[in-house]
This record gives sequence, structure tokens and C-alpha cells, in this order.
Amino acid sequence: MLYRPEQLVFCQALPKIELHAHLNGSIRDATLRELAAQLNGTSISMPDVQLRTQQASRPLGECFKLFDVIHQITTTCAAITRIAREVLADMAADNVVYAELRTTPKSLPRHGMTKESYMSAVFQGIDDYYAASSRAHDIQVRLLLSIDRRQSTDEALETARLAVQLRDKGVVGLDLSGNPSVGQWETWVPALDFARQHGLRVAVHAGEVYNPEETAAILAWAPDRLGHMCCLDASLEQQLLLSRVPIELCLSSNVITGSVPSYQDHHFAALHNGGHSVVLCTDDSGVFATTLSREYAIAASAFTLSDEQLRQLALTAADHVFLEPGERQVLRARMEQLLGGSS
Ligand code: 6MZ
Repeated sequence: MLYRPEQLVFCQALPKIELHAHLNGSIRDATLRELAAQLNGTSISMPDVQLRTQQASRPLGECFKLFDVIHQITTTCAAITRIAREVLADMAADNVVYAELRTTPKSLPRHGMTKESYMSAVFQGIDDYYAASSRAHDIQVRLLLSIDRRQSTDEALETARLAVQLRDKGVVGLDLSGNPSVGQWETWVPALDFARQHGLRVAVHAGEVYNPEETAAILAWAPDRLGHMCCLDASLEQQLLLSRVPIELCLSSNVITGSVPSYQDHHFAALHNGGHSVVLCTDDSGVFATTLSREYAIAASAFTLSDEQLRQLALTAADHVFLEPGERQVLRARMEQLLGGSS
């Protein structure tokens, strides 16, 4: 058993902050199946869309094949709007009070989709959630635009420019993600520099596979947050600790993909015990069949965290959001108030 039922109940009651969630990876199983069923006559078979059958293990390479399948199914603006609305609803139901959702804007000329219309579809989904929900003010959402590691320098720059253009729509930063075995760090640096020069914050996936040269270069660039950081040697571990850059940690994702051998072996423990800032996140709640509460419960069980430590974890996540300082303080005060009443 990964955790005791009462640990999950406690974690569900905690107000939480989600900082690392990919939109299409967070699609509901039922939605994916329904959208797939509507694509009659395509080469996509139902076994391709079994999101949760292989829960215990799904090597990274398999995950990226699954993302390609998901992307072949979520090709309309209506689908993207629906996914955004449902992801927000699921997070709000899980007591997430602030979320930074990330996604790669897609251009699919065959489907009449441009990167701009893709983003409009995401914003529409967020608007639809608020219009339909009585919990309208329970969850606040911001967006990061993701550069996919398959992208060229020009494509990455296009994503960075779009992110800057969409700041007044709630885009607060840029993310670098995608298959860690693909591409070269130098390709995307101009886009990340551009975003930073224009006041956006930058989160970078690093060390999801062992690639010491790249991870050292990423640390030297000093992103505002790092994702994963699973596969480091002793020298990189040292550099990471010195950098003090907060890390988004996704326990289920790392164990299911095999980036980390088991929950007990996860680097969460060493970082957290050493006072390094960490934020628990889901990564892809659909693909890894999880919720943020479940990730907190797994941490509680694997690392024997007290209720107070769990509250502190939830609270300190507010210090690492990509909001402006004033807004960040308001969020932190809100979290303090909510946490006062969560036990
Ligand atoms: C790296 C990941 C990822 O952008 O279509 N993505 N990138 N490592 C991971 N660990 C498992 N999980 C998801 O969401 C899906 C995309 O997010 C990135 C991949 O680029 C994937 O195609 P969007 O909304």
C-alpha cells in the first residue's frame, strides 16, 4: 500500500498549489476515450489510449509515444477547451487553490489550428470553468507556455514571443520540456533568454535522464525553477544545492517512468531534509493516474512526514509561484489562512 487511507483524506483537505502540470498529460481517461471514439476511421486503436492500465511502470520512451497518441486525438479547439475546463475542475475538486498549467501551443494546419487559436481554446476552457462553477474563486490559474525539445530555435522563439504577447491573459512564464533524449540545450537558449529579458519566468525540465553536460549547462543558466533533477552525479548535486533553485518534484511520474527506482529512493527526502526548496507536483495526472493529494499522501507515507511538515510543504509552495511579489504575498496569506483551518 502506497499510503494509508487516512493520509489521503488529510492531504485532500489541505489547500494545495500545483506548479508542474502538463495540460494534455492531465486529460481525464474518460475524455480521451470519448474523443478517440469520435475519430472514426483513424489508425488509433483503443489499446493505444489505455492511460491507466500499466500504472506500475511506463518507461519514459513509452510515455512520449502515449503523448503522441494523445496529441493525435486532441486536435480540435473544442477538445482543448474541454480539457482545460476539466483539468481546472479536477484540480479545484482536489483542493488546489492555485495552479500553473503548462502546455505547448500547437499549429495543426490540417485541423485549422494555429498556435494563437490553440491558446484561445485554452483560455476559453478556463473561462468556461469559471462561468459554470460555483467554486469560481477557489482556484486561481496561470499559464506557462512549453517549448517542446523537438522544436528548433525559431520555433522556440515563436513560443517565447507568443508567451510575451499573452502576458495579460495570465501567461507568467516559459517551460522547456519534452523527451529528454531529444535535442540540444543550446537550441532553446535564445528563446529562454528572450523570455527572461521580457520579464517572464522560466522553468526547465532537467536531469530526467542522466545527461551531466546538459544538466550543468542548465544549472549555469539558472532557471527560476527546475523540474525533476533525478539523475545527477555528486558534483551536480553539489551545484544544485548551491544554486538554491526550487525544484518541482513529481513522485509518481519519476517512479513510473523509472527515472527513480522507488518512492523510498526518491531524492525528495535528501532535498527536503537538507532544507532545499521543493514543491510536490503531479506532472501528468491523466497519464500517471494521480492527483496532487495523492502525491502528498505518497510523500507522507514514503518519507514519514508529520501533518505539520505536510502543511509547511503546501504553504512554502506559495513562495515559488511565478506571480509578481505583491500577488505572491496575497497568495501566501491566503494559504496561511486556509491552512489554519485545514486540520
Ligand atoms: C518531459 C513532459 C513530461 O504540452 O501537449 N511532458 N516532458 N518529461 C515529462 N515527464 C513524464 N510529461 C509531459 O502536454 C504534453 C506534453 O508535455 C510534455 C511533453 O512535451 C508532452 O508532449 P501538452 O499540453
